[in-house]
Amino acid sequence: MSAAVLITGASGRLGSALATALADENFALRLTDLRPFPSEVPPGAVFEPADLADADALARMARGCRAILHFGGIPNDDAPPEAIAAANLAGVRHVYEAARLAGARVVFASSNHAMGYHARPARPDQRLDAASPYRPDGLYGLSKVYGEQMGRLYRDKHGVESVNIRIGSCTPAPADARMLATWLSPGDLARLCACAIRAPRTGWAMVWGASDNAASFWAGDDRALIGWAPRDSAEAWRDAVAGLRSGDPVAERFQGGAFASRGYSRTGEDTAGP
Ligand code: NAI
Ligand code: 15L
Repeated sequence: MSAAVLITGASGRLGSALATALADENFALRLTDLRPFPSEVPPGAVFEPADLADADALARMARGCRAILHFGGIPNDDAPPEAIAAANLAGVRHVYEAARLAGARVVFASSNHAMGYHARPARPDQRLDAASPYRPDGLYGLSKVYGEQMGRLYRDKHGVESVNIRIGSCTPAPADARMLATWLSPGDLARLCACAIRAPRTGWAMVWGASDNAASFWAGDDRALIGWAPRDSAEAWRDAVAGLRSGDPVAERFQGGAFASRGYSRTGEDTAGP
């Protein structure tokens, strides 16, 4: 059997779905989270509770692993800054150190909110690509920039490989008009993670975590390097969700939607400039 894969955040929405999907693909899984796994642990997987603050526990669990899928942490700006820093900043550093010691690759659950203050594109040629600059839309998004750049540092200094997935909105189905651009189906995420684990070489890679959406905000990334292409598309839900807009002009203007609008205090003329 090939080397194991460690999933952090395994009890969360995405981590638990990934654990089930990757167990079905016969990956040998080690699962960890603060909280218990929400259902029966999948066949062939073992679960161990741990805090991302516990660097020693992460290093021990990663020993002998080929990859760490890092899906643990705080997934929004609802928490205090200190909590985001502890879980997302210290946590990702501990994950990379565990990966370095184990000789493992990191697959990092980054977020579209690392780029959330980019305006939504009016035309396809305005879509973002891999060279577009970071524009985080809150401390949560900024923590994802930090995580991606932790990968850059560990690649340059130690040769650790990573695939940074800038996930849009991974839900069973698109829930509003924004998700016609940002939706990532759970199946496409699971296939993307499997490709990221199996790819012979990745270096420091970035892939937009979105399905094949006609209205996508993004184009151009490292998906060919890992051999992934999305199979699903939000278009099938267009009629159901196209009218579901927030009514908030700031949220509608920026890619990050409600995250970009939260706490926004620029006014008048000042909102026009970069
Ligand atoms: P979630 O909140 O359901 O899962 C995160 C898990 O991390 C939870 O089970 C939680 O207990 C665990 N966790 C939090 N702090 C921890 C700590 N200090 N030590 C150990 N475990 C800890 O979130 P979800 O939606 O599953 O997201 C997973 C990852 O994907 C997150 O990093 C999130 O930022 C990222 N992401 C998710 C998107 C989505 O559409 N769901 C979109 C973009 C990024
Ligand atoms: C994220 O980063 C969040 O973790 C997730 O809950 C969604 O809000 C998603 O972005 C999104 O932008 O829809």
